[in-house]
Amino acid sequence: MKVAGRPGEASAGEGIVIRAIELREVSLPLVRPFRTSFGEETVKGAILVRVESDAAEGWGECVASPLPRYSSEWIDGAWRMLENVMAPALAGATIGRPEDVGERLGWIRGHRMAKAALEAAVTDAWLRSRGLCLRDFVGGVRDRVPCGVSVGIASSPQAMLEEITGYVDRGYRRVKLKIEPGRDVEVVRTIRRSLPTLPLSVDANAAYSLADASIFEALDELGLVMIEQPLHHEDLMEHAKLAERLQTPICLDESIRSASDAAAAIDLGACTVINIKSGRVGGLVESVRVHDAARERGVPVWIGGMLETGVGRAVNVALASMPGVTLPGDTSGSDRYFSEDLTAPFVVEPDGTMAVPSAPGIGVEIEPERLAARTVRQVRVPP
Ligand code: NPQ
Ligand code: MG
Repeated sequence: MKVAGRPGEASAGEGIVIRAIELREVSLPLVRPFRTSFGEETVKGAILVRVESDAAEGWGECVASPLPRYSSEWIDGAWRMLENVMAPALAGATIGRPEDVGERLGWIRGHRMAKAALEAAVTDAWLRSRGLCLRDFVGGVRDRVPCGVSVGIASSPQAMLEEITGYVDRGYRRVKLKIEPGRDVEVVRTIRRSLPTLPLSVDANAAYSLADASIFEALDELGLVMIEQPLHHEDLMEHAKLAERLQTPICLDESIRSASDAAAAIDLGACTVINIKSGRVGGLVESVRVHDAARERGVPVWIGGMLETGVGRAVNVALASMPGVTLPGDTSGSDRYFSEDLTAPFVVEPDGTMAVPSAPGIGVEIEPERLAARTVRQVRVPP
């Protein structure tokens, strides 16, 4: 499958030669703990990938978490996969276009977050070598994108309401509440009462089963924009059954790992909205394909988030500029998560929008001293 009409195909340049791949694990303190139905995080760990080519260098971020709670991938697994399998498979290779990365790594089953990080780094280097920006590569049509924010589960509805009010005052256009069994209908009802017109959604991170349908029927009365990933990540049929009982659109996140998953989920009636995360689907090229599959079927998409540093955030914001992205994403300002990012911060303006970078590649630069201060391990292939 080709990414139709993207600049990568049109240009007939020489390609870039991958000389080396460097991995760094970083750890950044979060401005506040982030709690979901699968646990609480107080620091953000990530793997940054730096690709050295003959023409330019490039950066990518791996969104795997310290433990495999959101998906089966985790930092140590991704590290080992990148160091021992993927980096050796790309070192020395000539890359004619970013799609070549997915093709070269196509024999490796799964490990999509690791693949996505390496693909992003190679794509950044490739785009920089040609002076092209990522927004144009993914077919972006906007200079600014509307922003939403994801709010972790708090100790009380009042605490959650205070946090939300702060975000609404800063311009955020949609607020997503994390829910879990026992902290759902009452919390959302309290917030809805105080903020009756705010575009509000909920995300269960797969914490419920179809036996909990009555909880979703109660949420159905609260005027939510969508209910994200209510049920098990491997169960499209159950989502289709739940969708039949609700007016509120169901959005899938964890369940969608590829464009073919997206097509199947939509055609089955399991969702009418899709959250695209480049790490979850294995990269930028696959993200564009998910976008295209949803768009062909008239299904709106938006861009999710995994608490990325500026490197991963740049990818999310570029994807958010695609034409079929018609809902505000979890593309929040850097200050939502970090007091000091590794790049210049992404800023949400008072109108609730954020600028899409237009400089070459991913369009942001890493601050070397900050990176050095946050690095907890490092390796280079070849050494
Ligand atoms: C989601 N993200 O949409 C994810 C889940 C998530 C912004 O709600 C560390 C690293 C903690 C990644 C917590 C948002 C995380 C994480 C939650 C991703 O489902
Ligand atoms: Mg989600």
